[in-house]
Amino acid sequence: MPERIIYSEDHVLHNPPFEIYDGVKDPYAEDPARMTSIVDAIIQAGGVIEPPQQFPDSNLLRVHHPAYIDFLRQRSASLKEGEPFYPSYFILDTYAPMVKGTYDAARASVDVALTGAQAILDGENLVYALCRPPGHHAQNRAMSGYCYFNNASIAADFLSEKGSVAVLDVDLHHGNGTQEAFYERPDVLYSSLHVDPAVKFPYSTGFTDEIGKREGIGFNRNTPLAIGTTDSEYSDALSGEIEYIARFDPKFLVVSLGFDTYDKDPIGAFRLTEPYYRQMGEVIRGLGKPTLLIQEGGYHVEDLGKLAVSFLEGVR
Ligand code: OKP
Ligand code: ZN
Repeated sequence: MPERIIYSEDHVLHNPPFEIYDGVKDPYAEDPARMTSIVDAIIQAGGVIEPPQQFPDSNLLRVHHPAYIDFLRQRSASLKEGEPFYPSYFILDTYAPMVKGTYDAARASVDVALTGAQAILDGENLVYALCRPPGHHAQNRAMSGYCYFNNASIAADFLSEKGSVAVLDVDLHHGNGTQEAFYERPDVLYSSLHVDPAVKFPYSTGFTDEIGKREGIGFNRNTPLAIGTTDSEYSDALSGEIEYIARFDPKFLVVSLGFDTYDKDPIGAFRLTEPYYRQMGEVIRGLGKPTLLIQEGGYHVEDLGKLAVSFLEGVR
């Protein structure tokens, strides 16, 4: 169990009733109950949870445009209690509804990530930041796919002041926002394994030919995998990326940790099993780097807690 697990109750302030696709309303998959499932399982397994510290906006401003931050803050505040808003600008898709508490929840999620990053700088070897809302789709000036602020990018950028960073993204979906944030930087390697974007969200990025730009060439890696990917197929692909990261030899590792690769995930596409997450954790531990885990997706609310505990038993 990680020595430090950071969690803010403020995530409950973000609770949109629906997401909309093609004019059809669906229940919001990124449900606050996701956190309850993980927190309960962690406490059951003997973990200790602590609240975040507050960090200044300067860290947020290194990843997000001030006009976007202002928009999120002011538009959230302008909403009535229980009134959802479906933005049509500062957004990439239809999957980022806002409510009155969206800014406060997203801002607290950033503080959770930064508190985790600070703990790593203070010498901790393994820290779990229980971020909600998730972040890896959030761009410099756009929300996308349940994400508002890019927690993993903000934390990785914060760590990068003290040494090189590898961001390993094992969420089911390509982290288009994180890729964008570091696309031209050689000091932060981004490696993502995800479902083939030709057939699943986010559709437009996550292909193998996106290798970085200028000085960043060779420091962006995408591994798209087929719908139906199994434990052993995933494990083979992950080993390849672990080797690449080991050669990069970063000072710090950030893991964008999604459990939507689970075989029973309601919006999933892969077939990973509960015991496999323990193995995934072990392989990541094998890198031997100070590691910050940032929670991203995973939507099978009932099983999420045991998937997280399985992973933690491996990564330790
Ligand atoms: C966010 B994260 C289901 C379609 C879902 C958006 C997925 C966002 C995933 N009705 N499309 O990467 O887990
Ligand atoms: Zn995802």
